[in-house]
Amino acid sequence: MEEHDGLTTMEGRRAVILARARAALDARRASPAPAGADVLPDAAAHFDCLLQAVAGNAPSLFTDHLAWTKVVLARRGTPASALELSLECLGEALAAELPREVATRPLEILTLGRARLPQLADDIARGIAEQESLAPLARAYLEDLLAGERHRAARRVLDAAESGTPVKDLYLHVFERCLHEIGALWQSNQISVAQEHYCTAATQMVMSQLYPRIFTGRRSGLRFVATCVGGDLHEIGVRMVADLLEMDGWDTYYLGASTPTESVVRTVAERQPHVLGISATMTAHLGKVRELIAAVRAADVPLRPVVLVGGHPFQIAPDLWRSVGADGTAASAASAAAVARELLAPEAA
Ligand code: B12
Repeated sequence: MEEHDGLTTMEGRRAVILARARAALDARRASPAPAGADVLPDAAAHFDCLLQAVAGNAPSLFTDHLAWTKVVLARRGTPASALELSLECLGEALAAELPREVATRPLEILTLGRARLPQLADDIARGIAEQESLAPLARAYLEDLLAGERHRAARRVLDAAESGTPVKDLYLHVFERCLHEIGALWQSNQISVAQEHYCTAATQMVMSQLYPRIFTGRRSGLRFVATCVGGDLHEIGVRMVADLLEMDGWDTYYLGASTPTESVVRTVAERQPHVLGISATMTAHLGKVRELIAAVRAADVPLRPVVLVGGHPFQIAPDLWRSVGADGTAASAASAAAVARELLAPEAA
Protein backbone atom coordinates (compact mmCIF):
# COMPACT_ATOMS: atom_id res chain seq x y z
CA MET A 1 0.00 0.00 0.00
CA GLU A 2 1.22 3.51 -0.83
CA GLU A 3 2.47 5.49 2.20
CA HIS A 4 0.04 8.29 1.40
CA ASP A 5 -2.94 5.88 1.45
CA GLY A 6 -1.78 4.53 4.79
CA LEU A 7 -1.77 8.02 6.30
CA THR A 8 -5.21 8.76 4.88
CA THR A 9 -6.49 5.52 6.39
CA MET A 10 -4.92 6.33 9.77
CA GLU A 11 -6.38 9.84 9.75
CA GLY A 12 -9.79 8.60 8.59
CA ARG A 13 -9.94 6.03 11.41
CA ARG A 14 -9.07 8.62 14.08
CA ALA A 15 -12.49 8.69 15.76
CA VAL A 16 -12.88 4.91 16.05
CA ILE A 17 -9.30 4.44 17.21
CA LEU A 18 -9.72 7.07 19.92
CA ALA A 19 -13.09 5.68 21.04
CA ARG A 20 -11.55 2.23 21.37
CA ALA A 21 -8.44 3.50 23.17
CA ARG A 22 -10.55 5.52 25.64
CA ALA A 23 -12.93 2.64 26.34
CA ALA A 24 -9.96 0.32 27.01
CA LEU A 25 -8.44 2.93 29.33
CA ASP A 26 -11.67 3.42 31.29
CA ALA A 27 -12.00 -0.32 31.73
CA ARG A 28 -8.46 -0.73 33.01
CA ARG A 29 -7.86 2.43 35.02
CA ALA A 30 -7.55 1.71 38.73
CA SER A 31 -9.48 4.87 39.70
CA PRO A 32 -11.61 7.34 37.70
CA ALA A 33 -9.80 10.20 35.98
CA PRO A 34 -9.24 13.06 38.47
CA ALA A 35 -11.15 16.35 38.07
CA GLY A 36 -9.51 18.58 35.49
CA ALA A 37 -7.85 15.65 33.71
CA ASP A 38 -9.80 16.40 30.55
CA VAL A 39 -7.53 19.37 29.78
CA LEU A 40 -4.39 17.24 30.08
CA PRO A 41 -2.82 15.55 27.04
CA ASP A 42 -4.68 12.30 26.28
CA ALA A 43 -5.07 9.67 23.56
CA ALA A 44 -6.13 12.33 21.02
CA ALA A 45 -2.95 14.35 21.59
CA HIS A 46 -0.81 11.20 21.42
CA PHE A 47 -2.57 10.07 18.23
CA ASP A 48 -2.20 13.44 16.49
CA CYS A 49 1.53 13.65 17.23
CA LEU A 50 2.03 10.02 16.23
CA LEU A 51 0.28 10.66 12.91
CA GLN A 52 2.65 13.57 12.21
CA ALA A 53 5.68 11.52 13.24
CA VAL A 54 4.60 8.89 10.69
CA ALA A 55 3.83 11.48 8.00
CA GLY A 56 7.21 13.20 8.45
CA ASN A 57 9.08 9.94 9.05
CA ALA A 58 10.33 11.65 12.21
CA PRO A 59 10.00 9.50 15.37
CA SER A 60 11.66 12.33 17.34
CA LEU A 61 8.41 14.32 17.04
CA PHE A 62 6.59 11.65 19.01
CA THR A 63 9.34 11.27 21.60
CA ASP A 64 9.40 15.03 22.05
CA HIS A 65 5.64 14.98 22.64
CA LEU A 66 6.08 12.24 25.26
CA ALA A 67 8.87 14.17 26.99
CA TRP A 68 6.62 17.23 27.22
CA THR A 69 3.59 15.18 28.32
CA LYS A 70 5.53 13.38 31.04
CA VAL A 71 6.50 16.69 32.65
CA VAL A 72 2.99 18.17 32.34
CA LEU A 73 1.44 15.10 34.00
CA ALA A 74 4.12 14.59 36.67
CA ARG A 75 3.91 18.24 37.75
CA ARG A 76 0.15 17.86 38.16
CA GLY A 77 0.37 14.73 40.24
CA THR A 78 -0.30 12.12 37.55
CA PRO A 79 2.20 9.24 37.63
CA ALA A 80 4.06 8.10 34.52
CA SER A 81 2.24 4.75 34.80
CA ALA A 82 -0.98 6.52 33.70
CA LEU A 83 0.77 7.74 30.55
CA GLU A 84 2.19 4.28 29.96
CA LEU A 85 -1.29 2.75 30.27
CA SER A 86 -2.79 5.34 27.92
CA LEU A 87 -0.11 4.54 25.30
CA GLU A 88 -0.67 0.82 25.72
CA CYS A 89 -4.41 1.28 25.07
CA LEU A 90 -3.69 3.46 22.04
CA GLY A 91 -1.34 0.80 20.66
CA GLU A 92 -3.99 -1.89 21.04
CA ALA A 93 -6.60 0.30 19.34
CA LEU A 94 -4.24 1.04 16.43
CA ALA A 95 -3.51 -2.67 16.00
CA ALA A 96 -7.20 -3.56 16.14
CA GLU A 97 -8.58 -0.81 13.90
CA LEU A 98 -5.94 -0.46 11.17
CA PRO A 99 -4.95 -2.89 8.43
CA ARG A 100 -1.70 -4.54 9.47
CA GLU A 101 0.44 -2.83 6.80
CA VAL A 102 -0.87 0.59 7.87
CA ALA A 103 -0.43 -0.11 11.60
CA THR A 104 3.20 -1.22 11.29
CA ARG A 105 4.93 2.19 11.21
CA PRO A 106 2.82 3.95 13.90
CA LEU A 107 3.27 0.94 16.18
CA GLU A 108 7.05 1.01 15.62
CA ILE A 109 7.21 4.69 16.57
CA LEU A 110 4.87 4.16 19.53
CA THR A 111 7.00 1.27 20.80
CA LEU A 112 10.15 3.37 20.42
CA GLY A 113 8.56 6.18 22.46
CA ARG A 114 7.32 3.82 25.16
CA ALA A 115 10.80 2.33 25.48
CA ARG A 116 12.23 5.83 26.04
CA LEU A 117 9.60 6.80 28.61
CA PRO A 118 11.48 5.66 31.76
CA GLN A 119 14.52 7.76 30.80
CA LEU A 120 12.51 10.92 30.14
CA ALA A 121 12.66 13.48 32.96
CA ASP A 122 9.77 14.36 35.30
CA ASP A 123 10.62 18.05 35.18
CA ILE A 124 12.40 20.56 32.96
CA ALA A 125 15.22 22.97 33.62
CA ARG A 126 14.08 26.50 34.39
CA GLY A 127 15.78 29.82 34.96
CA ILE A 128 17.81 32.27 32.89
CA ALA A 129 21.49 31.53 33.49
CA GLU A 130 23.94 34.35 34.26
CA GLN A 131 26.07 33.64 31.17
CA GLU A 132 23.16 34.03 28.72
CA SER A 133 23.17 37.24 26.66
CA LEU A 134 21.37 40.13 28.35
CA ALA A 135 20.58 37.81 31.32
CA PRO A 136 20.15 40.59 33.93
CA LEU A 137 17.69 42.49 31.72
CA ALA A 138 15.79 39.32 30.77
CA ARG A 139 15.48 38.26 34.40
CA ALA A 140 14.31 41.68 35.55
CA TYR A 141 11.82 41.86 32.68
CA LEU A 142 10.42 38.43 33.57
CA GLU A 143 10.21 39.26 37.28
CA ASP A 144 8.34 42.47 36.50
CA LEU A 145 5.84 40.64 34.33
CA LEU A 146 5.29 37.87 36.87
CA ALA A 147 4.70 40.59 39.48
CA GLY A 148 2.09 42.20 37.21
CA GLU A 149 4.30 45.25 36.58
CA ARG A 150 4.07 45.51 32.80
CA HIS A 151 4.78 49.25 32.68
CA ARG A 152 8.02 48.78 34.63
CA ALA A 153 8.92 45.84 32.36
CA ALA A 154 8.25 47.97 29.27
CA ARG A 155 10.30 50.89 30.66
CA ARG A 156 13.33 48.64 31.19
CA VAL A 157 13.28 47.43 27.60
CA LEU A 158 12.63 50.87 26.10
CA ASP A 159 15.47 52.34 28.20
CA ALA A 160 17.78 49.58 26.97
CA ALA A 161 16.79 50.35 23.36
CA GLU A 162 17.39 54.06 24.05
CA SER A 163 20.88 53.23 25.37
CA GLY A 164 21.75 51.38 22.16
CA THR A 165 20.81 47.74 22.75
CA PRO A 166 19.82 46.51 19.25
CA VAL A 167 16.16 45.58 18.75
CA LYS A 168 17.28 42.21 17.41
CA ASP A 169 18.98 41.42 20.74
CA LEU A 170 15.95 42.57 22.72
CA TYR A 171 13.76 40.31 20.60
CA LEU A 172 15.95 37.23 20.84
CA HIS A 173 17.54 37.50 24.27
CA VAL A 174 14.77 39.19 26.23
CA PHE A 175 11.36 38.50 24.65
CA GLU A 176 11.99 35.08 23.12
CA ARG A 177 14.02 33.88 26.08
CA CYS A 178 11.38 35.06 28.58
CA LEU A 179 8.49 33.59 26.59
CA HIS A 180 10.21 30.22 26.51
CA GLU A 181 10.75 30.53 30.25
CA ILE A 182 7.10 31.42 30.78
CA GLY A 183 6.16 28.29 28.81
CA ALA A 184 8.42 26.19 31.04
CA LEU A 185 6.84 27.72 34.16
CA TRP A 186 3.36 26.90 32.83
CA GLN A 187 4.41 23.39 31.82
CA SER A 188 5.76 22.69 35.28
CA ASN A 189 2.60 24.06 36.91
CA GLN A 190 4.25 27.07 38.53
CA ILE A 191 2.20 29.77 36.87
CA SER A 192 -1.40 29.85 35.69
CA VAL A 193 -2.75 30.18 32.16
CA ALA A 194 -3.87 33.69 33.15
CA GLN A 195 -0.32 34.72 34.13
CA GLU A 196 1.01 33.31 30.86
CA HIS A 197 -1.64 35.29 28.93
CA TYR A 198 -0.73 38.49 30.80
CA CYS A 199 3.01 38.10 30.09
CA THR A 200 2.34 37.35 26.42
CA ALA A 201 -0.02 40.30 25.91
CA ALA A 202 2.42 42.63 27.70
CA THR A 203 5.28 41.45 25.48
CA GLN A 204 3.23 42.10 22.34
CA MET A 205 2.53 45.59 23.68
CA VAL A 206 6.25 46.28 24.27
CA MET A 207 7.14 44.92 20.82
CA SER A 208 4.74 47.44 19.28
CA GLN A 209 6.43 50.26 21.17
CA LEU A 210 9.70 49.32 19.47
CA TYR A 211 8.18 49.66 15.98
CA PRO A 212 9.53 53.17 15.29
CA ARG A 213 12.98 51.51 15.40
CA ILE A 214 11.92 48.69 13.07
CA PHE A 215 10.12 50.44 10.22
CA THR A 216 13.06 52.56 9.10
CA GLY A 217 16.00 52.28 6.75
CA ARG A 218 16.63 51.41 3.12
CA ARG A 219 14.31 49.01 1.27
CA SER A 220 15.62 46.03 -0.71
CA GLY A 221 12.53 45.54 -2.89
CA LEU A 222 12.08 42.04 -1.47
CA ARG A 223 8.63 41.05 -0.20
CA PHE A 224 7.81 38.64 2.62
CA VAL A 225 4.41 37.30 3.72
CA ALA A 226 4.35 35.74 7.19
CA THR A 227 1.63 33.55 8.66
CA CYS A 228 0.71 30.86 11.15
CA VAL A 229 -1.14 27.85 9.77
CA GLY A 230 -4.83 27.41 10.45
CA GLY A 231 -5.38 26.35 14.06
CA ASP A 232 -2.04 27.56 15.40
CA LEU A 233 -2.34 30.50 17.80
CA HIS A 234 1.37 31.05 18.46
CA GLU A 235 1.93 34.21 16.47
CA ILE A 236 4.92 35.89 18.13
CA GLY A 237 7.67 33.69 16.64
CA VAL A 238 6.77 34.45 13.03
CA ARG A 239 6.06 38.08 13.94
CA MET A 240 9.68 38.30 15.13
CA VAL A 241 10.83 36.75 11.85
CA ALA A 242 8.80 39.34 9.89
CA ASP A 243 10.06 42.24 12.02
CA LEU A 244 13.71 41.25 11.66
CA LEU A 245 13.27 40.88 7.89
CA GLU A 246 11.64 44.32 7.87
CA MET A 247 14.76 45.66 9.59
CA ASP A 248 16.81 43.90 6.90
CA GLY A 249 15.02 46.02 4.26
CA TRP A 250 12.18 43.67 3.25
CA ASP A 251 8.57 44.79 2.81
CA THR A 252 6.70 42.45 5.11
CA TYR A 253 3.05 41.55 5.33
CA TYR A 254 2.30 39.76 8.60
CA LEU A 255 -0.97 37.85 8.91
CA GLY A 256 -0.67 36.68 12.51
CA ALA A 257 -2.27 33.64 14.13
CA SER A 258 -4.34 30.81 12.61
CA THR A 259 -4.93 31.93 9.02
CA PRO A 260 -7.09 29.70 6.79
CA THR A 261 -5.31 28.10 3.83
CA GLU A 262 -7.44 29.74 1.11
CA SER A 263 -6.92 33.15 2.67
CA VAL A 264 -3.13 32.74 2.63
CA VAL A 265 -3.25 31.58 -1.00
CA ARG A 266 -5.25 34.67 -1.93
CA THR A 267 -2.77 36.90 -0.11
CA VAL A 268 0.12 35.28 -1.99
CA ALA A 269 -1.66 35.95 -5.30
CA GLU A 270 -2.31 39.59 -4.36
CA ARG A 271 0.97 40.56 -2.72
CA GLN A 272 3.34 38.39 -4.77
CA PRO A 273 5.91 37.80 -2.04
CA HIS A 274 9.38 36.54 -2.94
CA VAL A 275 9.25 34.46 0.24
CA LEU A 276 6.33 33.02 2.17
CA GLY A 277 7.10 32.28 5.85
CA ILE A 278 4.89 29.67 7.53
CA SER A 279 4.94 28.97 11.24
CA ALA A 280 3.66 25.96 13.20
CA THR A 281 4.36 25.54 16.89
CA MET A 282 2.20 22.52 17.59
CA THR A 283 3.26 19.22 16.02
CA ALA A 284 -0.40 18.33 15.54
CA HIS A 285 -0.71 21.24 13.07
CA LEU A 286 1.89 19.93 10.61
CA GLY A 287 -0.85 18.51 8.39
CA LYS A 288 -2.04 22.08 7.86
CA VAL A 289 1.49 23.11 6.86
CA ARG A 290 1.51 20.39 4.18
CA GLU A 291 -1.95 21.42 3.02
CA LEU A 292 -0.99 25.10 2.78
CA ILE A 293 2.25 24.48 0.89
CA ALA A 294 0.50 22.18 -1.57
CA ALA A 295 -2.23 24.80 -2.12
CA VAL A 296 0.32 27.58 -2.71
CA ARG A 297 2.29 25.41 -5.13
CA ALA A 298 -0.89 24.51 -7.04
CA ALA A 299 -2.21 28.08 -7.22
CA ASP A 300 -1.99 30.11 -10.39
CA VAL A 301 0.13 32.97 -9.02
CA PRO A 302 2.26 35.42 -11.02
CA LEU A 303 5.35 34.93 -8.80
CA ARG A 304 6.05 31.54 -7.19
CA PRO A 305 7.30 32.27 -3.68
CA VAL A 306 10.11 30.46 -1.94
CA VAL A 307 8.52 28.74 1.07
CA LEU A 308 10.30 28.97 4.41
CA VAL A 309 8.90 27.09 7.42
CA GLY A 310 9.71 27.33 11.11
CA GLY A 311 8.60 26.71 14.67
CA HIS A 312 9.12 24.07 17.32
CA PRO A 313 8.62 20.83 15.30
CA PHE A 314 11.15 21.99 12.70
CA GLN A 315 13.72 22.38 15.47
CA ILE A 316 13.03 18.88 16.80
CA ALA A 317 13.28 17.22 13.36
CA PRO A 318 15.75 19.27 11.26
CA ASP A 319 14.86 17.55 7.94
CA LEU A 320 11.12 17.90 8.41
CA TRP A 321 10.97 20.95 6.14
CA ARG A 322 11.64 18.69 3.15
CA SER A 323 8.82 16.30 3.93
CA VAL A 324 6.24 19.11 4.26
CA GLY A 325 7.25 20.40 0.82
CA ALA A 326 9.04 23.60 1.88
CA ASP A 327 12.22 25.08 0.37
CA GLY A 328 13.97 25.60 3.69
CA THR A 329 13.80 26.41 7.38
CA ALA A 330 15.53 28.61 9.93
CA ALA A 331 15.75 27.66 13.58
CA SER A 332 15.38 31.23 14.75
CA ALA A 333 14.47 34.71 13.62
CA ALA A 334 18.20 35.44 14.00
CA SER A 335 19.06 33.44 10.86
CA ALA A 336 15.80 33.77 8.88
CA ALA A 337 16.86 36.76 6.75
CA ALA A 338 20.15 35.13 5.72
CA VAL A 339 18.44 31.82 4.90
CA ALA A 340 15.71 33.59 2.90
CA ARG A 341 18.26 35.55 0.84
CA GLU A 342 20.32 32.43 0.22
CA LEU A 343 17.26 30.53 -1.03
CA LEU A 344 16.44 33.37 -3.41
CA ALA A 345 19.91 33.76 -4.84
CA PRO A 346 22.23 30.96 -3.67
CA GLU A 347 25.32 32.29 -5.49
CA ALA A 348 24.88 35.90 -4.42
CA ALA A 349 24.31 35.21 -0.69
C1 B12 B 1 2.33 32.46 24.46
C2 B12 B 1 2.02 31.00 24.32
C3 B12 B 1 0.70 30.64 24.00
C4 B12 B 1 -0.36 31.65 23.65
C5 B12 B 1 -0.08 32.22 22.23
C6 B12 B 1 -0.61 33.63 22.12
C7 B12 B 1 -0.04 34.41 20.97
N1 B12 B 1 -0.70 35.52 20.77
O1 B12 B 1 0.94 34.06 20.32
C8 B12 B 1 -1.67 30.82 23.78
C9 B12 B 1 -2.26 31.03 25.16
C10 B12 B 1 -2.74 31.09 22.74
C11 B12 B 1 -1.12 29.39 23.73
C12 B12 B 1 -1.94 28.31 23.53
C13 B12 B 1 -1.49 27.01 23.59
N2 B12 B 1 -0.27 26.59 23.91
CO1 B12 B 1 1.22 27.77 24.04
N3 B12 B 1 2.70 28.72 24.46
C14 B12 B 1 3.03 30.02 24.51
C15 B12 B 1 4.49 30.27 24.90
C16 B12 B 1 4.56 30.56 26.40
C17 B12 B 1 5.23 31.36 24.15
C18 B12 B 1 5.15 31.25 22.61
C19 B12 B 1 6.06 32.29 22.03
O2 B12 B 1 5.62 33.36 21.69
N4 B12 B 1 7.40 32.01 22.03
C20 B12 B 1 8.40 33.00 21.66
C21 B12 B 1 8.78 32.87 20.20
C22 B12 B 1 9.64 34.03 19.77
O3 B12 B 1 9.55 31.68 20.06
P1 B12 B 1 9.18 30.57 18.99
O4 B12 B 1 7.71 30.46 18.88
O5 B12 B 1 9.97 29.36 19.34
O6 B12 B 1 9.68 31.17 17.61
C23 B12 B 1 11.03 31.21 17.19
C24 B12 B 1 11.45 29.99 16.37
O7 B12 B 1 10.66 28.84 16.63
C25 B12 B 1 11.39 30.45 14.95
N5 B12 B 1 10.13 30.42 14.19
C26 B12 B 1 8.85 30.38 14.61
N6 B12 B 1 8.03 30.46 13.56
C27 B12 B 1 8.78 30.58 12.45
C28 B12 B 1 8.44 30.70 11.10
C29 B12 B 1 9.46 30.79 10.15
C30 B12 B 1 9.10 30.94 8.71
C31 B12 B 1 10.82 30.75 10.55
C32 B12 B 1 11.89 30.82 9.55
C33 B12 B 1 11.16 30.64 11.91
C34 B12 B 1 10.14 30.56 12.84
O8 B12 B 1 11.77 31.82 15.05
C35 B12 B 1 11.13 32.37 16.21
C36 B12 B 1 11.91 33.56 16.69
O9 B12 B 1 13.29 33.25 16.91
C37 B12 B 1 5.12 28.89 24.52
C38 B12 B 1 6.44 28.57 25.17
C39 B12 B 1 7.54 28.40 24.13
N7 B12 B 1 8.48 27.55 24.37
O10 B12 B 1 7.54 29.06 23.09
C40 B12 B 1 3.94 27.95 24.84
C41 B12 B 1 3.86 26.60 24.16
C42 B12 B 1 4.32 26.69 22.72
N8 B12 B 1 2.38 26.27 24.20
C43 B12 B 1 2.17 25.08 24.46
C44 B12 B 1 0.86 24.52 24.53
C45 B12 B 1 0.74 23.07 25.00
C46 B12 B 1 -0.27 25.26 24.20
C47 B12 B 1 -1.73 24.77 24.19
C48 B12 B 1 -1.96 23.37 23.64
C49 B12 B 1 -2.24 24.88 25.64
C50 B12 B 1 -3.66 24.42 25.85
N9 B12 B 1 -3.78 23.35 26.59
O11 B12 B 1 -4.57 25.05 25.37
C51 B12 B 1 -2.42 25.85 23.34
C52 B12 B 1 -2.47 25.51 21.83
C53 B12 B 1 -3.06 26.65 21.05
C54 B12 B 1 -3.04 26.47 19.56
N10 B12 B 1 -4.12 25.93 19.01
O12 B12 B 1 -2.09 26.84 18.89
C55 B12 B 1 3.44 24.26 24.65
C56 B12 B 1 3.73 23.37 23.44
C57 B12 B 1 4.34 22.07 23.91
C58 B12 B 1 4.66 21.15 22.81
N11 B12 B 1 5.94 21.01 22.52
O13 B12 B 1 3.81 20.54 22.24
C59 B12 B 1 4.50 25.38 24.93
C60 B12 B 1 5.93 25.05 24.45
C61 B12 B 1 4.51 25.65 26.46
C62 B12 B 1 5.15 24.54 27.26
N12 B12 B 1 6.45 24.65 27.59
O14 B12 B 1 4.48 23.61 27.62
N13 B12 B 1 0.17 29.36 23.95
